[in-house]
Formats: sequence, structure tokens, C-alpha cells
Amino acid sequence: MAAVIPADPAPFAFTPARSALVVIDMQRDFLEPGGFGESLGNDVSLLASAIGPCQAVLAAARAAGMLVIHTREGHRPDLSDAPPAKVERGPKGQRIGDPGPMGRILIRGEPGHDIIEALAPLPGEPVIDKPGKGAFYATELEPMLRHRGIEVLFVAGVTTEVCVHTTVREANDRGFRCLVIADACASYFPEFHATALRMISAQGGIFGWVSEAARVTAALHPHREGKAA
Ligand code: TIU
Repeated sequence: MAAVIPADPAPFAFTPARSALVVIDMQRDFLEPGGFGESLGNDVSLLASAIGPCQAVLAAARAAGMLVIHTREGHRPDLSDAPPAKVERGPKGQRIGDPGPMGRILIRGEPGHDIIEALAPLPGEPVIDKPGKGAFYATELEPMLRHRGIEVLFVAGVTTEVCVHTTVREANDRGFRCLVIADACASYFPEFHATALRMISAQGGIFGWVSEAARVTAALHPHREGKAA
């Protein structure tokens, strides 16, 4: 059964059974002090606004029986999957792999790499570990979506202009229709957040659609308990 969400630049029609919610990198490394985000000189408190809207859309997607996928940016402990060009950036002593208050920065298995407790994945929900900014690069995300017949992605997470944007661009070129949930995304730079969202919906939706958590949850409500399938 199809549903429609008010969105920019136009109403967005979707079928829950063919849609997935992708929550990008809501990790301690980006949202809490002492992680990768802070090591880059950012005020990590600016990302907190996305937590409540992410909780709302997660609850609605789960109730509707939609596929929910979480991603995490991070690297192997030996840094073999980390390009030197990425590791060499940032202040010495606070780079990827360096020790910090939440363990080694942006390293898989360290406390900082975990998804924040408020948005913890449920058992059975796929978690994609990605070495890059985009969730499709060097990951199993695309076959996972194709095997399930997914055509539409609802995208939330951080940061809007970096990992959310890169993922939406990758998805768009692969033929997925993406709806970005504006208030369920956040940036260390509010002006980048606003502009990044405009860049998605401008030109007739050049990369996708933009809407809000309350509109997504309202559209998913009639599909509760998996009736959408
Ligand atoms: N620095 C920044 O804004 N973001 C990242 O490095 N990664 C993600 O966006 N996840």
C-alpha cells in the first residue's frame, strides 16, 4: 500500500515494504565530547537536536515493519582500511587511531565507535561499518538493499553535509529515491545543514526529497504492525 509524505520539492510517494530507514553515524565519536568530531575542533552539542527526531522515526519505521539499517564510520584497528590522506588530517595526537577519552579515535570496537545509547540498534537490525563518508563505498549496503527489493531510502543522521550528503549522492546515482529527514539530521555548521538540504531538493529534487520527522511518522502511522506489507 502506497503512502504520501508532504516534502520538498513535491509530495513523496512510497511503499513501506520497499523502503528502508538508514540512520547514518549516530556514534559517540561524533555526538559526545572526546571523540572524532571534537578532535576536528567542532562543538559536538550541535548534533543533539537530531536525537529526538531520530528516535521518533526509528519507532515509526519499526512499528510499520520497515527495514532499519544503521551505519558507523570507522576503521580497522591496524588502519589498513584508512587512506593516509584521511589519517594525516587533523591535529597531531588527536587523529584517527590516536588514543582519546573514548578509546582510539574512530576505530571499530572502541567505545567512541558505538552508536549512542538513545539510538541503539535492536537485535536483527543490520549495522553497516563503513570506512568512508558514503555508506555505499566499500560496504555491503547495496546488495543488502537489492536483496530485499528496497527502492526508497529514508535518510537520517550526521552530519548533513558530509556523511548524509555523500550517502544520498551515492544512492541517487544507484537509482534509489531518497527522502532526507531534515530535523533528524544535524551538522556542526547550522548554515551548512540548511544549505545541504536545499542542495538536495533544489532543481526539482536533483538528489532527492526533504521532509521532517513528524511528517514521516504521520505517514507511517496507518502502516503500524506491519500492515504495510
Ligand atoms: N566531520 C564531519 O562533519 N563528519 C564526518 O566526518 N563524518 C560524518 O559525517 N559521519
